[in-house]
Amino acid sequence: MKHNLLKNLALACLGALAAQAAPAPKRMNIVVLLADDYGWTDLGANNPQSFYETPNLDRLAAQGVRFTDGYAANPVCSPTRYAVQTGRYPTRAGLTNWLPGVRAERFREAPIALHMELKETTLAEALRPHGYRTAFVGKWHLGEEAKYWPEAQGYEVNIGGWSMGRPSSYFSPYQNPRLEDGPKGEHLTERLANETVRLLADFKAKGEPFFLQHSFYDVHTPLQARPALIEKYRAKAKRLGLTDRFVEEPQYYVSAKGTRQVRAVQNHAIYAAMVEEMDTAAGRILAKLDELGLAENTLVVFTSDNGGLSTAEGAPTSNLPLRGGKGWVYEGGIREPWIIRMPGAAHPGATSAVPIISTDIFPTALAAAGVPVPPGLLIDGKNLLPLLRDGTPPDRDALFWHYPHYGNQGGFPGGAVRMGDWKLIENYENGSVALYNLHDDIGERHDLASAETARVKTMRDRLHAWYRETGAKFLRAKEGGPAPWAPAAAPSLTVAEPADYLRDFAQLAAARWPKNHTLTIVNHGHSGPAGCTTAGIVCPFDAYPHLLHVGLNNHYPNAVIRMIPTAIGGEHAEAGAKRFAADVLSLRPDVLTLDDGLNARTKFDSQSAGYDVKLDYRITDSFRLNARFANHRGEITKIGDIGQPGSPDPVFMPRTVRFYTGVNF
Ligand SMILES: [Ca+2]
Repeated sequence: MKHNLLKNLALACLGALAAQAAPAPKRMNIVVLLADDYGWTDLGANNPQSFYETPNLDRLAAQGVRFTDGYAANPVCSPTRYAVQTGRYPTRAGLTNWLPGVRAERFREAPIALHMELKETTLAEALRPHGYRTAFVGKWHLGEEAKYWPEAQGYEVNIGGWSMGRPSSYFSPYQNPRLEDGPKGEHLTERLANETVRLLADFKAKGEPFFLQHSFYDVHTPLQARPALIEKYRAKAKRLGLTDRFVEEPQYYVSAKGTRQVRAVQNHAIYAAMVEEMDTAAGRILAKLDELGLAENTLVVFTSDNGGLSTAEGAPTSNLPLRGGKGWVYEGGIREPWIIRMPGAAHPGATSAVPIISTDIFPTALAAAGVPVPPGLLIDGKNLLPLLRDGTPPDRDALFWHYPHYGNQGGFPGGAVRMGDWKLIENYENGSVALYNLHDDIGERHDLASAETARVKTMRDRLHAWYRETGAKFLRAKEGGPAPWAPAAAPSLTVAEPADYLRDFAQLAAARWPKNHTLTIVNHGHSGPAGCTTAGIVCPFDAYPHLLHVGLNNHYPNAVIRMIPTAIGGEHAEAGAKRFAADVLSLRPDVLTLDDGLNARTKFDSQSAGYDVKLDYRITDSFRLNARFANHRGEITKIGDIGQPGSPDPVFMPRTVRFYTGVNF
């Protein structure tokens, strides 16, 4: 007995020593598995009736959280890849079609960016300064020239990522400048899995945290697979009696003759074989994480870049019951398989119907890594860790899509917004809208727009505000052709005496706060005459610094002005901000501090989204004001008691007051 006690004490002491010497908690690794053209109904866990076999991804779903309403940021490749890399809607970068997709039909497509700019901050670039090793394997498709490939965007290793959005062949030789050919006939999917497995072992050996994106080329065309697998699925289709069946859908090419044929039964043997190749590769990567003991501190995300191919371009799969497919803003084009396995998440194997989107990967991965979003970076995505841990949904009222192009798949140029169960689709050729309740009608067959006019207005206004916020571009007329529809311009504010606001502000400030009170003014936004011009606003820029100066000079020697040019004003905002700084600082260099880098960007909160004219004064006390200003709907109003609870407009919250004025910094 005594002997045992001593032994236990000794063990307890050893335990205490071990605890003392325990290493710091392991940092979370990040693995993003991104499939190509892989549709929502192509995953067994989503669609138990699927013809395809995805045991490895189904197992991942059972270990993680499967999102039934997860989306791609765009119905085609490159824009969604941009969103994954940056956490931003591709519309912000004008990168709204696959690269270099340009195609006119009734109208010319909207102008597009032809690569992801190097100044964008990728997930790899955000993680690398915090000690993360970074690697990219597979499809990139974010720029024609090599200077835009992964190694220029924060990835230390790039295997197989270049300009092309599809392999020339799934069998070596690959004709890929970032992938050495293997033995003739080597299979691309297996080869890239080999590379990733090797990299994982390497990371493990070095003991450093890592971020690896494995971007499958699968299951994009060309439709190719190894013969034995094809034969397996030919036999399976035969055994199950699955013969070809097609339904018809309209198509929007000028040259289109009649309807398009959409596959109604999943039975394509080659496609099924490709799905299995991808699933097997994913399984090998996941098994390697297990084998190396990395799974317990690795966040794994699996999703796809757009819906399944079941369109005018070809229909190897069926997305039914979803409508449309790749290249369409119907659910078939944007609803995706989505699985996130976060170690420590509350409910492994749970499903979530909270809508999420490609942009969410960026902040979620950073949060898992314990790395902040780079200061001043404007992103659209939301950190999903609270949702994974205890079901707390992200603070977000809507998801948006913007595809002002004629894709290869016969769809119409259009946009969409989802709010709750409701989805509004807008056709850019003519501005017509359709409204669907996805809860009751996942197939988007019953257009409720005429019965729900108030909802249509609310959702269209929200979508249009988002267009303005993100600088969305639209169709153009062909030479000598008719003009296409375009959303109405933002309400244009013409203010006879724009400086009134600042005068009011200065007077108010003098009346309300004791002298020497610390006052912080944050000026987001459009700046300077150029910004005014683009917003169509009368803006005697030169008038205001003096006024502001007088008010501040008299009352706020501790004033701090933070200048934050935003993406909305773009270069105009930056130019204007510099001018503002020069003017104001030259007036009162002893009073005003430029508190932020001129190249910094910040995000408007959702309530200020889409306003073309904004000043954002954040004031350290709530206060009362009787002044003219324009609210977020562009209406010039006169409201007292703003900034107080119960104020007439919920935009105006205590301690934060926003003026939307004709003065455009
Ligand atoms: Ca794709």
